[in-house]
Amino acid sequence: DGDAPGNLAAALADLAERRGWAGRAAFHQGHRRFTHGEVHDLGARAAGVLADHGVRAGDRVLLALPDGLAWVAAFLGVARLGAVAVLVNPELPAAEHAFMAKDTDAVLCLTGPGLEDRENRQDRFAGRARLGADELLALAPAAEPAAVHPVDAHAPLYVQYTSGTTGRPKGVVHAHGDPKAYHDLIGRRLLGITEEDVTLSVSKLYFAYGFGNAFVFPLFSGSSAVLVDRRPTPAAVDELVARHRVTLLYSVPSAYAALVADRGSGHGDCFASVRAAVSAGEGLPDGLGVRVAELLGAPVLEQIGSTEAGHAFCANSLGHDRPGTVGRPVPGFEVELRDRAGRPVPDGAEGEMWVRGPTLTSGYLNRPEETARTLVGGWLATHDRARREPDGSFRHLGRTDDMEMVGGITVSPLEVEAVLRTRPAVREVAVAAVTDGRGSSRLRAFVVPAGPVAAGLEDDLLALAREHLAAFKVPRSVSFVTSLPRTATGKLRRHLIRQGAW
Ligand code: 3SK
Repeated sequence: DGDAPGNLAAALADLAERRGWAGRAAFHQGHRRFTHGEVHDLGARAAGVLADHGVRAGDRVLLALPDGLAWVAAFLGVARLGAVAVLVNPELPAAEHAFMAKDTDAVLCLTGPGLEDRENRQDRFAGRARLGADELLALAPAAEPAAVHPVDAHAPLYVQYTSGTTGRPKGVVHAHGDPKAYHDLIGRRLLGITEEDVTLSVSKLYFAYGFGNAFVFPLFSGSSAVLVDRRPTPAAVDELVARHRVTLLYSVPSAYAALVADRGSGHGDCFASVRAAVSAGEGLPDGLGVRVAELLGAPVLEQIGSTEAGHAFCANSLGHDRPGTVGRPVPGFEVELRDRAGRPVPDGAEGEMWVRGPTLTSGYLNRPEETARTLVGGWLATHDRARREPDGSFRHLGRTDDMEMVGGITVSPLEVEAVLRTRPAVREVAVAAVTDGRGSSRLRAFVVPAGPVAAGLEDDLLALAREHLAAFKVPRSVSFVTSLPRTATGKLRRHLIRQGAW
């Protein structure tokens, strides 16, 4: 594919034609199936509609759309015009959409069903022009395909917002050449994706993990993906996997925990087609990985990536799977562990993961200082802590900003959470230092129970902690909650937990 054009939309259409994929399924949505030929044709025509709405090369177009055909057509259309797609969560509050529309100076905002009618209609996109998903899909079939705007592989293609686990959102820019590298290095090389695969990704397309899994990999491999507009419930996952004979399931630990909750262990018949599952977003607790693998009857490959890296930079694969670790650097990436002063740490010691590789972002939009702090000499600071195992796999130890301070002593909440999670009554847990009425910090465990809370569960959990942990690591209390605040990838937003603000 060395002679493929630099424009991603054109390269994908060209690839599908050369490989004879035109009649093969690319996406399944509800009971409908769209072929590779149909989506590339629709993308070219959607580009015509967008051009009629004034979109030109270099312009930014905000996609606040649920996963589905309109998302796919809009992305391919924007790419074809050489414009830049701003991929945002359609469920965000109006003020966040307005911030992103202004921050990117979007010329057009594409909105999904529902947003048009919600409150703050005028303010939601900071007064920018809008186009509804239904209107785009109604206009596109009759529109003339737009000409491909020639770009090189380094031209900006899309922006995704990351707030990390703290702070205000930052727009991360990626280029036309990046998706092909995600597929070549991860989809093809590590996961061995072929035309026969069918993907279901619980993470949505606006997010780095979902974008690679359910958009990039299928279009570069001639395979297909099941698109669902909302995060599927465990029952919906069962049904979709069985109906579409899904072979690759991508999810995050909290959703895997929900999938195995209430079922006990054992292999679920509806998962017979699954050949591999992938977990990312945050650490997969050891026991959970084993239960998911049993339920699916397939390996659960853990990986770690970031919006700034584009997709995964460390991963387990079918050929090399070390449960309990995030695997080895994806071929083409280097991972170095550094101390706080930026010096490489000795083998076996803990350090921050710095990453170098082919798909790193060129930087944050409008944030030169944060870009300079994060991208240093071609290396990306990930803020993830890890240790290298003798076989080259990395054991993830949390985020650099994860540590809690209680009584002047630093506590790793992950260590406490790992102990509490051993009780089957605990589905999810987060431990944070919260400030009491007198201004002193105390550790509290926030627990999402696996079922109704039995009398005495709090005492049982605290006794368990006392048995396994040093006294200063034992939480003072337990709060039972229905959910924990997470980023779109499933990473805990610990600053919100500390403030009790979610
Ligand atoms: O959050 C992650 O760990 C991740 C993993 C794979 C791809 C993308 C991301 C952000």
